[in-house]
Amino acid sequence: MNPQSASPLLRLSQATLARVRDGVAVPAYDRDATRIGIVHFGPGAFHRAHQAAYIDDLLGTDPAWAISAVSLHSAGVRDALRPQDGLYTLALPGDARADASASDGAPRLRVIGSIRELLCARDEAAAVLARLADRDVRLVTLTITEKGYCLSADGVDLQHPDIVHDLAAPEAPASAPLSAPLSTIGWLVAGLRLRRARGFEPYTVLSCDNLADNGGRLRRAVLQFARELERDRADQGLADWIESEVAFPRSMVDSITPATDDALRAQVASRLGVEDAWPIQREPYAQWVVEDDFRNGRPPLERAGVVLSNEIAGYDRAKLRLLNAPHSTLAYLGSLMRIETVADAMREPALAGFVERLMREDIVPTLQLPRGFDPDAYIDAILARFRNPAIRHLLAQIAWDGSQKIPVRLLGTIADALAAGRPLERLCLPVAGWLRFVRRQAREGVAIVDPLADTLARIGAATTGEASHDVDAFLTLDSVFGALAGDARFVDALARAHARLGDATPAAVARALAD
Ligand code: CS2
Repeated sequence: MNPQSASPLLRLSQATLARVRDGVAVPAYDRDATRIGIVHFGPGAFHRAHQAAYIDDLLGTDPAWAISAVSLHSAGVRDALRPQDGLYTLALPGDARADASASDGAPRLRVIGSIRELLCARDEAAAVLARLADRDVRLVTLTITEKGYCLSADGVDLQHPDIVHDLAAPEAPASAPLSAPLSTIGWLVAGLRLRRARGFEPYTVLSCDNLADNGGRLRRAVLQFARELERDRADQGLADWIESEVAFPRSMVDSITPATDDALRAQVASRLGVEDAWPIQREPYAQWVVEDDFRNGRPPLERAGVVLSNEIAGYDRAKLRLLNAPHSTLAYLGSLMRIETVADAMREPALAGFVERLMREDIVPTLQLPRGFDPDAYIDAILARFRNPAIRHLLAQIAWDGSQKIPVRLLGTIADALAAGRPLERLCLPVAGWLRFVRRQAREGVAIVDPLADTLARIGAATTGEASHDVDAFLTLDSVFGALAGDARFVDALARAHARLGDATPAAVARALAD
């Protein structure tokens, strides 16, 4: 055995960057000359695959926007990437521009350098607060997933334990830090409060999560939180200051990002020649549309291909309803059919045909599309992306957090269809699919990944398989169904969809799709 091949690889870092093999792109700018101008909450795979890559593209022209990446609770990303000086590899499977020196079909690889600092708020609270109060930081961005916002229907969920904790922080003078918040909203307000006390300009807060009107919803939640906070405090006027001074632009983000697996880690190590503890992969396609509402400067996003638009509402809704809703549809109905990935689900003619009809016939009529937006071309492109065989996107990953995703992806369309007197038959099938999926998980004792996991497991275990009984049990989930639970047309259509799925075996689901 060759002793050299057995020796462990060196770890990717600033010091080993020069050893990265040809054919892998590395940052072309001087990382040491960059300054941290963005604090990002939630440096999961999506942020590292999407926003951090856009910022990497523009740091060469404007070095003021490097990223401090903050996780709230889990130290995993920090512990993996701090020894790598924030560097990591982004793989783009199925990219037509794949590197010719790599073996056939191998993904294009690039090392991303835009993350200059990694923090975990749980054990580095002082450093996080100092960063938020740093004058050079002019933008705070978020990818914390739907549940990370602790939202209520039109503000913040005052019953959420993290919000209760953050509002109960002991009285502190305006210039003193609050005790370490647990929620992202708590952190945003703690940072703004300190900046105001110091006479600094606020940062702009940019939500990059899959929520319609993400900026507007976050703004209302932050303002409500700040008003609650200042009730018993010396720092009066904080909420008014936030209301008049802080911008919360809306944004639409899009790029399919399957979770990292061992195959990717091994492939990256062999192509790089150094070890990367946490490479990331995403499809080659990426889009970022941002409302151009920044108060105190912004990165030159357009230089990295970001679309700055005032018609964001049309874009975010089209994306949520035409990409994310079909994704969730494939996730629940495909999982019931024991299919594993999106591309495999798209190879099932019944499922692929159903999703396409859902998009073209049921969802498009509910949309108010931006000028020049061609829904057919958009749908064609999405279906092609779903079919991409180079992307192994697990349906199980998309099925997570159904209680958060179903309302923004499907129930808004259903409410609009109801208002317009349009049919609900197809639209209710994925919702019924979620009910059946939860029932199956509960009965098989498989963990449900969802902030409402305990409640869902309880409801799922008590289901009988009988349509109206099970639908009634799920409709008690007020935060999911809201007013729709009281609409007889919806309740009936959901029960019919549930009944159509029969015993929800793969064969029964296939029959329901063909009906
Ligand atoms: C997916 C999204 O996991 C999911 O729920 O629907 O992450 C989807 O891949 C992205 O929004 C695509 O931009």
